[in-house]
Amino acid sequence: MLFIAVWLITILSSVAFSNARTHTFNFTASWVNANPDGFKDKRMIGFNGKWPVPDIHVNKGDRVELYLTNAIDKDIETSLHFHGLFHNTSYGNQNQMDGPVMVTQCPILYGETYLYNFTVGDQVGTYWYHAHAGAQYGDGMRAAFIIHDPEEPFEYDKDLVIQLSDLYRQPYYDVSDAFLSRYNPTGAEPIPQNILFNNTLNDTLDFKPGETYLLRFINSGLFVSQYISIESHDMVIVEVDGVYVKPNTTDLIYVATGQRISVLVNAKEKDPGRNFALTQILDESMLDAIPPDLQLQWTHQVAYNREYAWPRSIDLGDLENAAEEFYLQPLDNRELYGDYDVQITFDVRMKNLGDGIKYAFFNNVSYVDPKVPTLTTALTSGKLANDPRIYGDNINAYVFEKDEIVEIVLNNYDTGKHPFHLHGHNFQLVQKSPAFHEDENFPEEDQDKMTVPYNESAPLMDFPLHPVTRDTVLLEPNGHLVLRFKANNPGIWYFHCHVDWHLVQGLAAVFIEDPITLQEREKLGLDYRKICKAAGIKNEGNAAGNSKDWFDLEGLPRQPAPLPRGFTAKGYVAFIVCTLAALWGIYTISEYGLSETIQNDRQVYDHLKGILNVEDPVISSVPTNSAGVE
Ligand SMILES: *[C@@H]1O[C@H](CO)[C@@H](O)[C@H](O)[C@H]1NC(C)=O
Ligand SMILES: *[C@@H]1O[C@H](CO)[C@@H](O)[C@H](O)[C@H]1NC(C)=O
Ligand SMILES: *[C@@H]1O[C@H](CO)[C@@H](O)[C@H](O)[C@H]1NC(C)=O
Ligand SMILES: *[C@@H]1O[C@H](CO)[C@@H](O)[C@H](O)[C@H]1NC(C)=O
Ligand SMILES: *[C@@H]1O[C@H](CO)[C@@H](O)[C@H](O)[C@H]1NC(C)=O
Ligand SMILES: *[C@@H]1O[C@H](CO)[C@@H](O)[C@H](O)[C@H]1NC(C)=O
Ligand SMILES: *[C@@H]1O[C@H](CO)[C@@H](O)[C@H](O)[C@H]1NC(C)=O
Ligand SMILES: *[C@@H]1O[C@H](CO)[C@@H](O)[C@H](O)[C@H]1NC(C)=O
Ligand SMILES: [Cu+2]
Repeated sequence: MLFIAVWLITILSSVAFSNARTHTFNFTASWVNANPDGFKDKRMIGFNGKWPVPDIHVNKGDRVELYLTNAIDKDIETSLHFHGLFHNTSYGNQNQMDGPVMVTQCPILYGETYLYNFTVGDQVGTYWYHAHAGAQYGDGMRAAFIIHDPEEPFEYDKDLVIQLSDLYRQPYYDVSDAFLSRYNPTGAEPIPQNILFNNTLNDTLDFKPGETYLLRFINSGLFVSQYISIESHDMVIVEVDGVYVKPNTTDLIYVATGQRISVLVNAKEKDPGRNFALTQILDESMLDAIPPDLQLQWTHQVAYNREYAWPRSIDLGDLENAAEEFYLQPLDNRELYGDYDVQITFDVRMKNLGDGIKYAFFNNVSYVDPKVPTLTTALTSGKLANDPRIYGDNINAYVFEKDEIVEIVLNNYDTGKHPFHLHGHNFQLVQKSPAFHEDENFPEEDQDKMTVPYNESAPLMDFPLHPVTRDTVLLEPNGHLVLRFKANNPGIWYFHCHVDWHLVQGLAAVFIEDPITLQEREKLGLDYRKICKAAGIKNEGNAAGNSKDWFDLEGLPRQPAPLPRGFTAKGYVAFIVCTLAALWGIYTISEYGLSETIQNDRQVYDHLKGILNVEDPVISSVPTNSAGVE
């Protein structure tokens, strides 16, 4: 009996994946000169001397072998993450292919090569891949990853992949340093100089009368969400983040960083004699200030004939009618998981620590990289792998048991929007509150009053029977989210905000799922050990690299000490850097000719004097409302 069953399963699975192919890529990452928006040169990180880096197209069940060599710069590290792929560890040695540095692998240093070798299993749809070392993918190390499905539940004539992203003219590490600086005490996020459409501007989508197109939108940017609308053509949403959904017709979609939305669009039956506007708008509510020369809206064209005139820009009004992700439903009618086994509540906060820098927190913890990757700790600690203490207390480590239903509650004690992403899984969206007090600017001390946290005895909406399932979802200003997933993929999975500025501020947690089963499935590969060794990182030990006493975490990197007692952030600013800090905060968010990373007060002073064209920089000489500094 058992033999027959095994035999049947083998036959069936080999039929299902009988055409499985292996796709081999050999990528060397290095700087490449580019000019994506046509306004100014900018160094991008390309592969094999070319930028944009190539989209990857595979079929369900295929294998990918991707060699990544770091030839970027001597002091720059790298890695690749395949966003949305489960890396189902039941296939063996898949967790170490997931990519985030110090979570599931060591950094790939200059001159090193790492092989990403994985199967895409039975996933289908629209994904993407990107560097997962700090905010590095912002410099263009990102592209689409499409898994074609031989049995797609809808028809079309052609599919088009479209990346939406944002463009910073300075290298990501300079922008990041200026952002994470005590001269930016309000934590105002760097404002991009432009947004891009498929890595360029003024793009054309050629339509033939009578045809149907599948447009796969991917927000591969670092920061801003984007709206898309097509003049006089409906969009039918059929997929979000690799999950087919019941067709839902709309004329406006909203895509946050990390998210994907695929829509079907029917071309007009007959040549309409003109072209139509495809409007792309950045979500300006995410910006602390709007520089006068930042263009918020671009018009691309849906062309029935490239000879016809370029379509006029359209005013879309208040943008409140964008399709709401909460109301989409999976096409296969998968049901809401029954009640949870474990519930974790994360209060999201932004606060200054004693070094004057604004950090992001889950509860009181701002994620700090451990000394060895968490995967190494889980695989070398035997039975202790189930004890969260060995992972240190500065990564928000949570250990889950096999097949537990996990409920994550996120309460946003912050006015920002946060697209949260979970590696290795999809989650069900059980509750999603609207934004509260979106357009108001109020101080840190008042956040608690303004926030509407989740109240389990009085949920804001009915629990959906068939909740939308995806891998990235937007947490609204001062609102909340409730997510559920099943811990059915033993492994180490990162959970973080996909506004990468918030990730570098520490808005992350690490889920350690059934580590004992993981130990049976996963062995640290040769490449894994090699790149760790090259980086001087141990291949065993707890979060502090100690394998003698697993509970001794001496030397563990930790978040800076809190502000001295009695100091509010405002008080700190006034006390220590006063006007300079306030000015610098405004300066970093509104000025983007940022030419160097500035390290001391004297330099800031001189720099500001030049920029602001004043003798003694004082607050009243620049607009003061923008950064929320009084
Ligand atoms: C990848 O390309 C580099 C440079 O062309 C070459 O030296 C290396 O052998 C290639 N690796 C594989 C696995 O093909
Ligand atoms: C797009 O159009 C703008 C304004 O029409 C132009 O200045 C810019 O150079 C164009 N960009 C590209 C990449 O063609
Ligand atoms: C990739 O992994 C598969 C499955 O473990 C293995 O058969 C194959 O040899 C690996 N490829 C390389 C280039 O190591
Ligand atoms: C976007 O770029 C990708 C890869 O370069 C290309 O395959 C695709 O057709 C482009 N899409 C559009 C709408 O131009
Ligand atoms: C489509 O979306 C609307 C509102 O966004 C929602 O009310 C409706 O239930 C959705 N229908 C389906 C089939 O998903
Ligand atoms: C956070 O708070 C918990 C409980 O109060 C404490 O055990 C932990 O050490 C704190 N972590 C940090 C990084 O401050
Ligand atoms: C949660 O809702 C219940 C039921 O409406 C209510 O009694 C309770 O006061 C609420 N809790 C909070 C903290 O608002
Ligand atoms: C991984 O594969 C196993 C066995 O096929 C399956 O039970 C499990 O649901 C999968 N996990 C995910 C996250 O897809
Ligand atoms: Cu965020």
